[in-house]
Amino acid sequence: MAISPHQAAIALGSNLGNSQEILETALQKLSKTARISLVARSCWYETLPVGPPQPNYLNGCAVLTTSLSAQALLAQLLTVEQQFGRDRPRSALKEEGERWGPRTLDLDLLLYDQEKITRPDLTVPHPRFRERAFVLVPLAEIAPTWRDPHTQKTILTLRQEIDCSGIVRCLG
Ligand code: A4P
Ligand code: MG
Repeated sequence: MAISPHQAAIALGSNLGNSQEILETALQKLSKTARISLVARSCWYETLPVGPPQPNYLNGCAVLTTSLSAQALLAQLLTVEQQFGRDRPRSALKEEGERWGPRTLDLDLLLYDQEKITRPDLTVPHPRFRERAFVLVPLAEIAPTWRDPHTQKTILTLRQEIDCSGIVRCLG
């Protein structure tokens, strides 16, 4: 049996297509991936879009255990994103309008143990997770005591520090 020594938290988001079905299927695919186990998942939350005007999102978070490295886990997340036809601009330098634009599926790696990773293709903790209710509300549901390795604050504390008015409702 594979040993899964690492704990990771991921964020899921969708605001194009049948978002609930897309998020459920994405989680199923990840949990069936070798060397990844699903430990917990949050409710799906309808959230107001952050960024340019676009439809509301469905967001959620999951905790995984994995024996993959953080980079290999990110590669799996990107593979699943692509299976849902997410158009990814070739250039890393995106137009302002494309950034934060609508998407069938967005999978972000939020936390990987207590590691701090700064590489061209991977930053962990996710650089914007501390300011986003659409991440912290679902994450606080499943990992309230997990600490941000940069600030040492718990997820629950970070969630209590931000404005959560962009959370419309929990779909269960
Ligand atoms: N990358 C580096 N670090 C990471 C990481 N920790 N997790 C690189 C995931 N990817 C990471 O990602 C571009 C590249 O970032 C990846 O290839 C990977 O190598 P992307 O998903 O194409 O970029 P993006 O998502 O368009 O941009 P960005 O800035 O990551 O956007 P965010 O922060 O994901 O925000 N409003 C609501 N309510 N709900 C949402 O889910 N999402 C966004 C996108 C905007 N507004 C939203 C929501
Ligand atoms: Mg992303």
